[in-house]
Amino acid sequence: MEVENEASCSPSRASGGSREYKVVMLGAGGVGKSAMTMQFISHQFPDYHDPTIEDAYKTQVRIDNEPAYLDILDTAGQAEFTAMREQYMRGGEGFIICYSVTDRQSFQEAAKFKELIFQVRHTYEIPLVLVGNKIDLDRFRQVSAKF
Ligand SMILES: Nc1nc2c(ncn2[C@@H]2O[C@H](COP(=O)(O)OP(=O)(O)OP(=O)(O)O)[C@@H](O)[C@H]2O)c(=O)[nH]1
Ligand SMILES: [Mg+2]
Repeated sequence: MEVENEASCSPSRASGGSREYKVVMLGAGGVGKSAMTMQFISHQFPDYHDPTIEDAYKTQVRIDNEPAYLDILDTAGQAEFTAMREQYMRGGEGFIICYSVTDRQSFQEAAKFKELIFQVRHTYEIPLVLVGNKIDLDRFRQVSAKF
């Protein structure tokens, strides 16, 4: 995957002395949000596409050398499951917007996600990372690395 913009999450609240960061995975259907989340959480790569409705994960990490909890909300990209989108956008402290470099439309949709976050939060001052996934499929690339 290629990470095209980086920002850090702001801490929200303490939980048992540790800070908790709420991160929301957004992006079109099939771009690899769940695969990326599973890689991070369990170091496993699911090679099948099981469309997500909503999956939540909590994991302990160290951020800035402090113990913390990371709450990751893996959301639905498929249009029929997107009723909860505004609610995710209201609750998230940081967002990872994914697209696939093999799917130009998913790249265009990534921009729409950013606008939706703005509409819900009324500010662009939100930690957000844009991730271009599936770079191993370079021969099918539809989104130039120059973007
Ligand atoms: N080649 C390749 N395939 C990938 C990569 N990431 C994910 N995939 C595959 O793409 C398909 C869809 O991945 P998912 O993680 O289920 O996609 P998603 O964004 O969670 O999809 P929804 O839950 O429907 O929104 C699966 O078959 C994955 O194995 C990658 O980096 N490279
Ligand atoms: Mg998924």
